[in-house]
Amino acid sequence: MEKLDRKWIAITALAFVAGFTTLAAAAATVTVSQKNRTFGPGNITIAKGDVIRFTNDDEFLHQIYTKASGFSFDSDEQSPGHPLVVTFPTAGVFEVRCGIHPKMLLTVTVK
Ligand SMILES: [Cu+2]
Repeated sequence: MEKLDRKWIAITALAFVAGFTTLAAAAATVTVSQKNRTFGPGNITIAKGDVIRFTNDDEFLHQIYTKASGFSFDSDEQSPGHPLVVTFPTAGVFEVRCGIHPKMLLTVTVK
């Protein structure tokens, strides 16, 4: 009986470790806010495949984009309070800008 218990503890522990490893390998989501016409933070480093969730914490529209040889996106106009989710699939350094507020700049380094 005691041997059986130990076996189940071992199997449960293995399952837990396997589950944790899967979670660790999954893409992370980080949040970048847009407030007072500024990205916060202004610089961010993420891993390939990670996701940035852009919030619009201002009371007016933003419209963000990046244009690089390896990766580009061009969002629709983003209303206040509506998050925008962007996956960065390729390594590199990307400048994210707002089409409405040219001074806004976020540098995303994808490793
Ligand atoms: Cu903007």
